[in-house]
Order: sequence, then C-alpha cells, then structure tokens
Amino acid sequence: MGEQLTSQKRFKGLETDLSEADLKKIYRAMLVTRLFDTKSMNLQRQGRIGFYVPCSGQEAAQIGSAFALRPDDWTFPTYRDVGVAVLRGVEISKLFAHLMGNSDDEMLGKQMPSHWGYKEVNFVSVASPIATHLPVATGVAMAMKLEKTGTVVVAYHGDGATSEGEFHAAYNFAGVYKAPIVFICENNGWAISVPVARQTVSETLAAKAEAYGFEGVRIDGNDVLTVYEATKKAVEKARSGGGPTMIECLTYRMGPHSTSDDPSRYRTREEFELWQRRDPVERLRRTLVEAGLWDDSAEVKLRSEIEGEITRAIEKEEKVAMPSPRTMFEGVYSTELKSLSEQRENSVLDKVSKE
Ligand SMILES: Cc1ncc(C[n+]2csc(CCOP(=O)(O)OP(=O)(O)O)c2C)c(N)n1
Ligand SMILES: [Mg+2]
Repeated sequence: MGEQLTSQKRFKGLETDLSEADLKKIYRAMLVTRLFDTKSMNLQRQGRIGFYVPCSGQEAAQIGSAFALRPDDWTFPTYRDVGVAVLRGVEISKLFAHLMGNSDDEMLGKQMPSHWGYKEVNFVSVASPIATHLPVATGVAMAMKLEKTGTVVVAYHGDGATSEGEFHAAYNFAGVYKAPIVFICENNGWAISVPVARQTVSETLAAKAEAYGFEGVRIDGNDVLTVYEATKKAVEKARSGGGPTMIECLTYRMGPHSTSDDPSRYRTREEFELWQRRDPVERLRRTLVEAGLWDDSAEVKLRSEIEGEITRAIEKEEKVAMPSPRTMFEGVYSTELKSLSEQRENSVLDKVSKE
C-alpha cells in the first residue's frame, strides 16, 4: 500500500521510504484505533455493549504490518487486531455494529463481540480457540501458491498461542512447503494472567520459527516504522517464493485482557508505567513533530475530526434494530443441515417475537 519514494532520509531524523502522506495515513489509523478503543471500553462500562477486547498499546504492531500489504492480500487476525481492520478500511460504524450485534453487523450478532470479520477487505472472521486459525491461514497461503495468485497471507497471533499444538502444526507445514505466509506474533508479555516466561523457556519466540527452518525476527513492536519495514521485507520474500517469516513484535496491552479482566490482580503498576512511556501512538506523534510534519494544531484538528466520526457512528448504530431471532438459522452452513431445518421448524421464535 505504501507510496514508494526513491530517496531515504527525506525527513529530519527519520529514516523511511514512506511519503509524508503515508506517514500521516498511518498516524491517522493509529489514532482512530486508540480513540475507538477508549470509546468501546467506555461503552461497555456504561452497559451499552456487552463485551470488548481492547487493543491500546498494540497499534504499531497491527498497523505497521497491515500497511505493508496489498489490498488483495489476506489477513487472519485475532480478537485484538482492531488496528488491522481500521487500516484496511473497515468503517468505524461497522465496528460498532459488530459490538452491538445489530442488523448492520455482517454476522448479525452470531459471533462473539470483538470476533470481527470483513469479507470485502480480506479480513477473515476471528476464531476464539487460540491458534486454531494458524493451520487454516497456512492452508490458504498454500492455495495461493498452487493457484499462483501472487497474493500472500499475514496471520496474527499472541505469545500465548505459541503453546498451542496448532501453532506448531502451522509453522512446520509452512516451513516444509514454503507457504507464502508471514506470521506476526504480538508478544505483549501476557496470555491473560500467564506471563510469557511461563509459556516457554526459549530465549525468544522468534527462535521457534528458526527451529522450523525459517526466519524468525524479534523487533520493537511499538515502533510502527520498524514493524512496517520488517513486514514489507517478509511480504516481498513470501511473494517471490522465499517462504514464510515470523516477526515477533515486542509490545504491550495497556488495558485489561478483555472487559471481563482485572490486570491489577497480576501485573504491577511499575510495569504498566514503563510501557506507558513506550506508547506507540505517542511515539509516532513525537517522531512526526520532530520531523517537522506535525504540530499541536494538526493534532487538535485530527482528534476532533475522529471523535466526531466516532460519535456519529455510535448515534447511527444505536438506532439500528437488532436482527430478528430467526436470522440465527441463516448463513451458518452453505447448505442447511436437516437438523438445523428441524430446529427452525420446531422453534418458538415466531411466537416469542410476536409477544
Ligand atoms: C484453546 C484455548 N484455550 C484457552 C482459551 C482462553 N483464552 C482466551 S484468550 C487467551 C490468552 C491468549 O494469549 P495470547 O495468545 O498471548 O494473546 P493475547 O490475548 O495476549 O493477545 C486464553 C488463554 C481459548 N480462547 N482457547
Ligand atoms: Mg499475549
């Protein structure tokens, strides 16, 4: 997606081949994600949505990697990857529609909240059981290779996912068959309350890719430009037949695991404050200011523009009706199973909705 420029170091103190427009597009997506995230947490606390999985702190890993893709490439995200959806162009109102489970939600409320899916931007619906999407993503990448589509897959997963069997099956298969896939591991240090030190005694998670015979790199996942550069390289390699790469992005979730979690029970205040100082959104903002590309008035203007968009999106979606309970039978299988038809025929839903 990045508009390429021939010269490097075009901006003061900033080594990048991205244009000013690209840098601002990335910053906008990061700020949209942050403000959407903050608002969604508040909506849940106010009882206006049921559940949410926050992503604040991980915007650089998500947006830097997604920015290195072509629109026809495929993403297999996790529940936390709001930034990937935002960067790929999913409207804010669509994200709220999903959290509300209303009739504008593609899945009509059938998926768990934060288990996004957007066909039109190749953002595959999230699977709740950890790591189960990884063999599927690898299979899709293999299909692309066999059909010579020239596209690649980027599959996202957490540090906790590396303890699952599916992680190992996917990595081994991808390595053996040189699948055109890039694994983005968002190592945020925690799998709910389990620290990464209890997941593995390997020195790094990237070492696991090396064990399967392909490159694993560990990078600063809170520096969006580093993430973009690493992903761009890995995507180019995958596209040209060089096989998979795993990018371990060191990052942090600044909020709870989900709205049903209280991280103060297992994390220290000091740890949170350390990572707050490494806030990826603030970091890019500072970089842009230092490069002479951003200032306070641009910041105020952008924030109020995004806050306005968010407010309008919520107002719009809160007016949208809930799907009819009958829709629970629709869109589940391509050919409806007999057992499902029977359940529909025997259901009391029509009676309930008339009451
Ligand atoms: C197979 C399976 N086991 C347990 C869970 C419960 N669970 C949901 S999220 C999660 C933690 C995953 O941690 P990680 O992979 O590091 O991702 P993060 O949530 O940190 O982004 C767990 C254990 C699950 N969804 N699936
Ligand atoms: Mg984690």
